[in-house]
Amino acid sequence: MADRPQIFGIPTSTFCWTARLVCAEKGQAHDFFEMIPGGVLDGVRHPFARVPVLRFRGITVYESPAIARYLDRELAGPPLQPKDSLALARMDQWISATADYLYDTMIGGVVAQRLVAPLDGREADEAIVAEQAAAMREQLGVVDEMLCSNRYLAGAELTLADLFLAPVIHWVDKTPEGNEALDVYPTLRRWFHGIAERDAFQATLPIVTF
Ligand SMILES: N[C@@H](CCC(=O)N[C@@H](CS)C(=O)NCC(=O)O)C(=O)O
Repeated sequence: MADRPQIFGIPTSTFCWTARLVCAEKGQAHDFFEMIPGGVLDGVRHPFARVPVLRFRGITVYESPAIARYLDRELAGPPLQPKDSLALARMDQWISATADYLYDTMIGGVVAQRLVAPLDGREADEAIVAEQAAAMREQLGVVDEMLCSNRYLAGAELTLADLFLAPVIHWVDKTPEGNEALDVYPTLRRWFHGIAERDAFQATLPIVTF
């Protein structure tokens, strides 16, 4: 039985990265195993063919928000979920918005075309990039405005919400459209740099050569 968290998935996936970030922020070593969505590794599988999957102390958990909350409660280290009800609601709000809207526009739209398509030997679909980049700019504006009055997404403290969005912004910043958009939003860029400089982020940074 694994005595430290084992995370199964793909290194570049933002959802997998969040699970790893939670372990790192808690100061807990973990093992990462590469497993493609739909794959089976050492008996571990995601019933809906996604990643990540967590295996820890003989149990498996899938769905990154569930994994993140579970690891935060189970592991020693600084809490990443606020006790205050409103701050907790803000955290859940931003996890949901990131997973349900921002991810689709930024990763599924812009990053998939600009970074993933060339890696697969395909050309970017410029019509998709133009449409999704416009939506991305609007969404980044909403985040930037909120961060003008809060240090982190849920308030004064770093929470799981920040650990869901920061990996998305990492990939966004590597696209020309994203990099340009972040120049328009210095508060958001500052927030991102603050997280990107943390030991946990650096220790879990996926290595990819574009
Ligand atoms: N709701 C899932 C989403 C996970 C997800 O979509 N992961 C992507 C990788 S970033 C995946 O497995 N994609 C495979 C597919 O869409 O078929 C979670 O939060 O864990």
